Amino acid sequence: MKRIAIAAALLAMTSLTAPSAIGQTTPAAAPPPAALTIGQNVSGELSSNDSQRRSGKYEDVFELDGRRGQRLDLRLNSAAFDAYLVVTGPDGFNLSNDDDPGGNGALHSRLVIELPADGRYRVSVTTFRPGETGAYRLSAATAAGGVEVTRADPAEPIRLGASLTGQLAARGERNQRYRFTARRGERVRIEASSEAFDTILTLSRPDGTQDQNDDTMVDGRTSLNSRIDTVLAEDGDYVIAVSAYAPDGAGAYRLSLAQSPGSPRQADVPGGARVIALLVGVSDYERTSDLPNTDDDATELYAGLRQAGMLHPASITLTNNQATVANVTSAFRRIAAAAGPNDLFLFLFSGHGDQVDVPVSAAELDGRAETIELYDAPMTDAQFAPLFASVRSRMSLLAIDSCYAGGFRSMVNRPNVVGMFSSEEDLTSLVASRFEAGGFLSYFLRTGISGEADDDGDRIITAGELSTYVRRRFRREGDVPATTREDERNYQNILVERGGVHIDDVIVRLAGGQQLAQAGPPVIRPAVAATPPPPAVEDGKPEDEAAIISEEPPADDGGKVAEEDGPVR
Ligand SMILES: [Ca+2]
Ligand SMILES: [Ca+2]
Ligand SMILES: [Ca+2]
Ligand SMILES: [Ca+2]
Repeated sequence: MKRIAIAAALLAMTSLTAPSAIGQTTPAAAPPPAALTIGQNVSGELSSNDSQRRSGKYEDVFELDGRRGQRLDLRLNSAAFDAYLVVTGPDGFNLSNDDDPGGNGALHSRLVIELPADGRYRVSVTTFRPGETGAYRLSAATAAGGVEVTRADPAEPIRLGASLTGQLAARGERNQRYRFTARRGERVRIEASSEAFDTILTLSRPDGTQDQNDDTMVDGRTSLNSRIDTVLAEDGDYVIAVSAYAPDGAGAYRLSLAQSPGSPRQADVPGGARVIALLVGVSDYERTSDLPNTDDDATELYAGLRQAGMLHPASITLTNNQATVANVTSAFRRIAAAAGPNDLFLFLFSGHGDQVDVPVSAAELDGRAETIELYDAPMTDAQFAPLFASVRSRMSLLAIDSCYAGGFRSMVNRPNVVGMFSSEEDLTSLVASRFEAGGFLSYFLRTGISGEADDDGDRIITAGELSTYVRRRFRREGDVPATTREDERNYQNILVERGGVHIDDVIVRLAGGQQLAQAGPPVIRPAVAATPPPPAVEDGKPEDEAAIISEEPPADDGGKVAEEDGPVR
């Protein structure tokens, strides 16, 4: 029954001696932009610790206060990467450059700008390709007289909701371009069709990355027409280009740009208080070693979901001496009765896990059954399975944050179940002391599901976004040591099993999303009484804190001795 808390001191030391070591930064916690003044030369470096644009490009951001009519000459040189410069500013100003047209084929970037308005401009030093790093020099000078001002590639304006006809000429320009401005999180559908030629559609984002579509599926058939349905993850200027697949393709075409509701699977999922959660965390074990913060994992996830307006009122938290086999079993029964077809069922366990020897079988190829260690007794994966299967909901998300958690992968055996497991079936899971959390998975699940995982800004957290977020955050921790029951050494890996769930399927719809207004108020089911708010957890926690969020009194309120939280194995 192990979860390791060693390494707490070790990790603390590591972060003291090497503050810029592995991934301490996140996009959300990126440093504020540095000031850039005219006449300044900056030597900098893009590294994997820098914040990333939505496209995965690393960037350093500078801010420059400018006046209308001022002429700037910005140059970005790098011998290490293919430079790319993006400047945004007041009134939707957006200009970028990959390679200086006067640079004789070099990959350096240059923008000569006549500022259109007073205000603050944001200069992003980034790369042509995602993931590039290295040293650079950025200079900001007053543009000399006679130097030609950089113009955006010519493109006709197009507005959202527009549908137009155009003509692709047989000679000359081999594409027709259209420009529009969008805000992060808008979802659009762009369609191009032609009777005369096989269309290709290209969408260029503000930082130069592109989406391209040649042919699309319509009613199960391939059409030579083109469609891009995507969320625009950055504020700024987008350019649509219509071109032909064949070198001599030409003629009339239709182009439309419309708001998109997303896939039908997404559009049908309402927002609101629809996460029906059963959250179980045990820190104070009397029968074995205690664990730090694993009970907080449950109460803080509860608080996070409630604050985000997503928590279904029938949700239940069980911590410490409330987390008995009997209470967990009866909580499942109440959740199963209350869960509806629009709800996400979320089960979290944070605490010890163990392995017990059983005969080798198809279900246990390793001859070991994995357990979650509840307060009074273990529960094996086989005992847990019928409880978990009893809850019918739109989707179920199972998060097991304990040693050997991967042994619960077999719960992902029906449609609409996503499993997240803190470690592989034969490996331990570490306490996430650095975040004052019991487990890394619990912590990243909480920050992710309450909003950070919404990568593209559309206020929907998809299964793909949440699994990528959890993996990406965990990867920043570097190699986290883990061992087998026999003390063989390896590293902890968080497992995500999506089963039949698509990457675009909705885990939750955040408040403020496009569709929330249509969804109506949450349905409070009369079968379950409204529940009191959870106890405050900000202040020092009483020793016997055991939060059961339900209409029933705790079954076991026996006093217990709090042991010292200590390194445990
Ligand atoms: Ca370049
Ligand atoms: Ca095509
Ligand atoms: Ca097993
Ligand atoms: Ca999203």
